[in-house]
Amino acid sequence: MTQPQGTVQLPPQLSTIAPEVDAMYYAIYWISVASFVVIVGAMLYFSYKYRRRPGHEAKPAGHATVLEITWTVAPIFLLAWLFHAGFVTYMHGVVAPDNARDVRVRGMQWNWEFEHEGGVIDELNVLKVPVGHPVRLIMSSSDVLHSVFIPAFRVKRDVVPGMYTTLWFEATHLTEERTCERDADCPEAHFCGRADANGVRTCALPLFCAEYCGAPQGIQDSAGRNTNHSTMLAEVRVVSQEAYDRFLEEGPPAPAHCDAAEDPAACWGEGLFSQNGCNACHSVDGSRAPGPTWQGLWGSTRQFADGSSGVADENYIRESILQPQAKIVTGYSGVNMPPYRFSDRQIDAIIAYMRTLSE
Ligand code: HEC
Ligand SMILES: [Cu+2]
Repeated sequence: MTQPQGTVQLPPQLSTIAPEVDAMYYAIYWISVASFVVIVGAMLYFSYKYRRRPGHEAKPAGHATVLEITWTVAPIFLLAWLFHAGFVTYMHGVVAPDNARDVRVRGMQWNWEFEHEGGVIDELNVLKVPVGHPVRLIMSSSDVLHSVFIPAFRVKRDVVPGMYTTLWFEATHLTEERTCERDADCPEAHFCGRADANGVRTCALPLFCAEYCGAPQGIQDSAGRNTNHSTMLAEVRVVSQEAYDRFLEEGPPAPAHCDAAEDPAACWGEGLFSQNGCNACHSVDGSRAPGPTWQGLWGSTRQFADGSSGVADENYIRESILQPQAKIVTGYSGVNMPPYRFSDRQIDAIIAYMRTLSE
């Protein structure tokens, strides 16, 4: 599928609403240009025509009622039309079709989390959407005011602490799965995304935070970029509907470098353990940490704060990750482990890794 071209003023139109928004934009733009030419032209012409000259007396013109009524009423019609057309376009952008697929969006300094149906999160700052199907973003903020802005889709909406806001769009073109090293390697309006688990960078559409939610210059994120509102940048990847359904069913894929590992699942689980910060609270060598060590954890009998006990099997581990407060291990009621969302395959991988620590 060829990517459409942008214009001098606007990036390519990659959503169904984009042509409508652009038509509105250009209507207002050309009305402004025409008004400017007519008004400034008349001003220049009359100031020349009625300039002060010897032998010409100033003669006040009096009233021209018809003319005055015309230039009062004509703009009213123009403004009423502009309001109507703008309102219709606005409503199209606000009211999502019934069959839209939902994605939960959480803004936090300075990351976007996109939770797709069934709780599937690909990676932080990666939004996957199916091509040719409406998608509704249901958005909230964990801290300050953020704003989701996807220029190629012509959508922007604030993400406000303490309330939900929504927006929807339907992407019309697949994102090319093109590997890249810099933005110039990518099609118009795309940028070169972050390295994935395999160190490969591919082109994606940018999703900006359009709010000044950032830190002072000089504080850097893990990629060495200054953290400010403009680095709260996410990747939008438009995939086929089949690929999207497969993604929802299977969750994010295992990193390719684990294919060669002796135990690919455990390799993936180890990656998840460190990428998601589990290692901040859990050691794997028996040493003391805010949470219980994972060494020897698998298959052992756990004592819980309510006096009961149980064996650390698949179901227990799964529950401990998704609902950590369901059973509290004796001696660890002081620290609250946050609930995590993983696909079944990711949890299996974490368990596979945990098993290697009990052998
Ligand atoms: C903020 C610290 C913290 C982080 C981060 C954290 N945990 Fe925990 N975790 C705890 C604490 C404290 C407990 C013990 C209390 C309880 O059972 O909820 C615990 C318990 C567990 C248990 C049950 C352990 C046992 O001894 O029975 C599992 C499994 C677990 N965490 C998995 C994870 C995984 C997987 C991650 C990362 C995705 C993670 N944790 C991240 C603090 C943390
Ligand atoms: Cu922000």
